[in-house]
Amino acid sequence: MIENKKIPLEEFLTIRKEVLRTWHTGNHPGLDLDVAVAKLKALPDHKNFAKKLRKAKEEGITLVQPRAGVARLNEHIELLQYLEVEGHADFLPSTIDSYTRHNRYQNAEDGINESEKQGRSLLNGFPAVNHGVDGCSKVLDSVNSPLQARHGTPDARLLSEIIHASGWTSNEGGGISYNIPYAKKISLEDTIRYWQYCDRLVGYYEEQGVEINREPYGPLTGTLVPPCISNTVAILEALMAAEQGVKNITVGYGQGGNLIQDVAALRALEEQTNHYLKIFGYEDMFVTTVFHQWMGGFPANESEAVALIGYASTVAAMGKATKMITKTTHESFGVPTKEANAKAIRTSRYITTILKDQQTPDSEELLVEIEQIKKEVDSLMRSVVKAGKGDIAQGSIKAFKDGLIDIPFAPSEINNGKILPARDLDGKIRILEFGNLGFTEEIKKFHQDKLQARAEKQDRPLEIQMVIDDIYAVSNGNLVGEKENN
Ligand code: 8ZB
Repeated sequence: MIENKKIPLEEFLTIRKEVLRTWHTGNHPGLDLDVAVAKLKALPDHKNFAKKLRKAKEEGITLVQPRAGVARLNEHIELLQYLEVEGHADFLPSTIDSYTRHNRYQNAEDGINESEKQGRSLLNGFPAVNHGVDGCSKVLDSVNSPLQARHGTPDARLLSEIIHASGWTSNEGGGISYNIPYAKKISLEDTIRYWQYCDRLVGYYEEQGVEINREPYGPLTGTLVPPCISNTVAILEALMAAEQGVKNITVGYGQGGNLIQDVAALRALEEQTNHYLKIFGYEDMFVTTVFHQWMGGFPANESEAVALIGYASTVAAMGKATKMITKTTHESFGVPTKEANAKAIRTSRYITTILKDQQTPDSEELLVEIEQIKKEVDSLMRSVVKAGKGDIAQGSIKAFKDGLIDIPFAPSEINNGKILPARDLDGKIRILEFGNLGFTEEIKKFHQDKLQARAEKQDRPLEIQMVIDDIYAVSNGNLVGEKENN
């Protein structure tokens, strides 16, 4: 049975041998741990993700990072250089293609070859495993910012080995957040084990004096996710990462749409992550936050998309997120061109920069919302701890099975899929159907009252059509779904 226990070094090294055998690029001499440690130690500070985050946090500023990735090595390098120079990106990503996310390296290889033949990318991201340590190192050598792999990979063990050995100092993902929103049939037991390995690898590097950042994927399904759910998952993944020796963690949150609720969610997330790390006994952890620009349906109109990006950037800055992940005006059509991507980063960065010395003042509404989210997260955390008889890895598995934690609109069969979120009158995300969510009656009553008030004002019943209207509202130019949109 899986436990939230640090993998002993010997066991880790035994599994590692198997992991490195799963594709021929795992044979590279750069994957010798001593070689990799030396390489990571030689990195200048401005190329270390963890160190740059630490500095931003001290300065109280919000740095920006795009998503980007193409199949061919040289085109990928040109893309990242363009985003750095024209977009002023502070952190660089390499968004990994879908074949690699599913460990289908032969398909990725065919995709690279066909892309070379046609002279354009036929993959939806950068196949880092196939490009191997040589290719990934070349990417880092060609830019001046820290690099992170961003993906959605249930089993990212080989990918993680290759990127870190190439000097990439951050990895996105987690055993829950890269399973439930991304996979249909993979067990949580398996993905938690895989991500314990990825975190243990980072723990190994930390033991050798190398700082590496880890980032659980915050937004989950990106659609009307109540803050308490994504915050709880982020805290659980932060705790599991810490157990494996991770020290530098960025917890994430996807923009919900109501400014006060978003700022409250960011504040609650940071405070409660620190709080739970401490009470579970993890000292000397460095926690930062990442705010994701709107992850739901985007307006197709370019001006409206720019406005939404601007609004998101305002919330990120006013909420004092350490980092923000940007979107582009191409969002409603597909993967952006490098020009559209750079323009959007530049837009976002302009806003976070002019707002850097301001923050949302404490108000009654903000403080009430922070307390509400914290109360809900505490309720969910209690139910996970109880379900796992004190072990949060077991507790997470049991909680999903029993629906104590339930992520709206997730494809995974493990997820209960019984809860329905909807917006209240001022657009804060509340819960209409609770399924078996680990909430107290008092919390349920709070949500019911908020949604009842909206139903009365809009003169409509509390039913699924309200949820559907809310899902499409933002791309139609509203926050709270209106009756007319039916
Ligand atoms: C869960 C994240 C979805 C977002 C963007 C999508 C969407 C995916 C790439 C990319 C630039 C890529 N995304 N793949 N953006 N280059 N290869 O991730 O557009 O916004």
